[in-house]
Amino acid sequence: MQIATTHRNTDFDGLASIVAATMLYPGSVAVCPKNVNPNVHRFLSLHKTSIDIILANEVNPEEVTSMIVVDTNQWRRLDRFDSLRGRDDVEVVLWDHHMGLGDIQPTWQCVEKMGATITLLVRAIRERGLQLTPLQATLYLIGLYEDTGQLTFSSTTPEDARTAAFLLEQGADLTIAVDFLNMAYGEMQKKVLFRLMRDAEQHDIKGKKVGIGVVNIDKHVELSMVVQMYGKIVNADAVFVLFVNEGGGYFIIGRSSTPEINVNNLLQRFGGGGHPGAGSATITDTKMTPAEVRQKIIAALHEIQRGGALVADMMSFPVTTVSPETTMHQIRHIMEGERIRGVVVEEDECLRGIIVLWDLKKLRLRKQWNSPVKAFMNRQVTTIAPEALASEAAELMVQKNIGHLPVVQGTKVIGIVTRTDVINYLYGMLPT
Ligand SMILES: [Mn+2]
Repeated sequence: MQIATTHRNTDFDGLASIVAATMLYPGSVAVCPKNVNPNVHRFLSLHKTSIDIILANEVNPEEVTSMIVVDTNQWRRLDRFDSLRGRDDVEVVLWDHHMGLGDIQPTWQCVEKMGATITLLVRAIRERGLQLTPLQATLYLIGLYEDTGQLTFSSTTPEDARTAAFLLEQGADLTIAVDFLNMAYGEMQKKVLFRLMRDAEQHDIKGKKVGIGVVNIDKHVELSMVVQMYGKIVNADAVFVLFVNEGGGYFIIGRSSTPEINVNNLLQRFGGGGHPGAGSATITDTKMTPAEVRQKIIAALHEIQRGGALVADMMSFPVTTVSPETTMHQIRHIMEGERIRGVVVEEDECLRGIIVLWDLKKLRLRKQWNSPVKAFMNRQVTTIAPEALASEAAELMVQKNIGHLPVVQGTKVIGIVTRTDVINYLYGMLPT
């Protein structure tokens, strides 16, 4: 018997991928874990008769000779079939988009960094010229949209977007898709969101705004969307919420929109995982209290290596500087000659002020051009240190609405960050 199966707490990407696998491996049977996400549960109860799928407890693992595992590379995340681990007589094929180290050692694999596993399977379906029914196209699109946040998560690849276009061409129904993608916001979710707004703490961790919440729940419902909404509302760079189930057991849902905080790395410390931007962990160590788990999350966040470019990597230098006595006429000459919009004013190697093109436009009288720059320069200069993160410089410039940010070490200006530098940084065009 050949089966196609996926991880417990099955999401739409997992479900779509096992159904797609049965198209690619004729004769194989789609086997769904008993525990699925609530929205997947609702989908299955409506479509039970239109998709060929059986539950893990309906299969005798002893009869399995070949197994297609999708959307996970870890034995412990499988339902029941982890008993086949280490069996040489069972062939294992892996389709996955998780790049972290897994313990499944397949005979053959298709593992690539994509927004969703279903993208990889749809590619193979297209290559073989197989036809999709509108139902299949819709299910695959839901899987793709769920894992990529409707193609907005930074893990989304151009191929994911092309796959969405293909699935729409094949008759994927957006009305149905939206219904299943949005149903995760019901009464229970509303309550959780309000509690997070009221009780969650905001931490400043190495310049990143991180929301941390602990919420008691009485039943397990789909909550990742609420965590994401909360993060957006409070404008946090990352959010971690610990859900404490009244019936015992906890789980953490994490979301991050900054490369410096990797949710996958952090939640691996709790036996979970996911992607850099999104993940979850089920806490099995019940000896830890919720307060201890919360403390451990904060400690882990503090340990996180500062990633990403530093101001020193993005700044321009050398910086054009003048003395406070320089005339405005000369300033204009320098700006035109060097094609720059800002000049730093220094005296005795010490920052005194800054003059930008905009200030020149304010000059009305001819004699003002002969006055020294110190009469017009801005003395309240916002500066940044070279070892600050490039993202902090970008943030500061937007906040203060300034186009020039001198980089200062001690009292000396060693570089300057301009809007051009920020644009190069944001679009990943920094020389590496
Ligand atoms: Mn997935």
